[in-house]
Amino acid sequence: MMIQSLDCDRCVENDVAVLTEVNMTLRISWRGLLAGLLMLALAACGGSDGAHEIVAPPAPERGAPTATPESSGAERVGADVPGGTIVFMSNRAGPDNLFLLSMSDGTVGQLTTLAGVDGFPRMSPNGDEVVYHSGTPALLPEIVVVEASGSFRWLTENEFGDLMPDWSPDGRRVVFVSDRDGDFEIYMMDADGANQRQLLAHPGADLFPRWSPDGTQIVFTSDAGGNNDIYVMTQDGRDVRRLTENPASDEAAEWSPDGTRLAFTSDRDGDADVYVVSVAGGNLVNLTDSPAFDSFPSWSPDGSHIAFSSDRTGNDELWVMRADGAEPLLLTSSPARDTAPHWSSIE
Ligand SMILES: [Ca+2]
Ligand SMILES: [Ca+2]
Ligand SMILES: [Ca+2]
Ligand SMILES: [Ca+2]
Repeated sequence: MMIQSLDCDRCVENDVAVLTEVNMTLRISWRGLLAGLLMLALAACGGSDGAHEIVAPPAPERGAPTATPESSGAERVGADVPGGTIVFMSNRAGPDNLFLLSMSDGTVGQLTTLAGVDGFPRMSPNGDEVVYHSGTPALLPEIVVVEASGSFRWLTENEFGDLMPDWSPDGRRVVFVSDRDGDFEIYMMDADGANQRQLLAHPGADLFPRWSPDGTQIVFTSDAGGNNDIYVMTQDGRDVRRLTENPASDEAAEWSPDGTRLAFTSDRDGDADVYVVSVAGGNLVNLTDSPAFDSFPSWSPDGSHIAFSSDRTGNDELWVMRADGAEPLLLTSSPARDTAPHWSSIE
């Protein structure tokens, strides 16, 4: 049930009344954004018929820096919290769009400006691209990549929902979810969208695929057993192993950088919390243990900390805590929903 709060079908239905025409402008170059440098205004996608017709992009031009410090984020990023960049989704500027938070200085910059819904971003291993899913009232979500060079590309284009992508550790492939065979399954493709193929046919909804750091395994969420639990399989879709089994919803697992543990969201104690479990099984720990909705963990690149989303201040904000749950610190400050962080070492 927790997933419903971020369900893409619901998101796609948003804004139907206000959106009669799809207009999209991607403003990218995250390094520049966060450094307060050039902003590239690029590209538009036009047409209310749902086609991904790419209108000739305007020439890159200088724009005003958009990176602004969060009201309190910069001071609260402790000296021993690792740097890097967190890409996340927020509806602080209308429908869900992607934003970048610098863990070095606490500034936040807007990465996408889209009349639809952008969700679940993942920074590529080399930091040059962000893959995410994007939907509009006219379109079920498709997988999209934004490049630091200023261009973007759709990796999927069909009448089905394609969502929740993640990079392979070498950045050459993308694993994702699609309902093109009738229920949500895990698929894989090359990073240019070629060679799309289903990894396994599994009962129920299979969501949130995440590649292991060594590239050999994929963890995912499935309700094949009647409710959401965490499963692991080989990267070619074999040897499916159920890692959690309980009546609660366990979902959205993320590998620790050393590949030995998984952080995930579960409401097994009655409210959503961030848990960590050994990949081998056992050693389950509730890291948040607050009555708030604590969800969507993302490890720091060095494994020392975990970013997550929590509404403990009244609405969803990004937080960071030590990997043992100690010292939670608020990272964002906006009345909107800030969630689904992905932490990259890229500055
Ligand atoms: Ca399935
Ligand atoms: Ca369960
Ligand atoms: Ca909680
Ligand atoms: Ca917020």
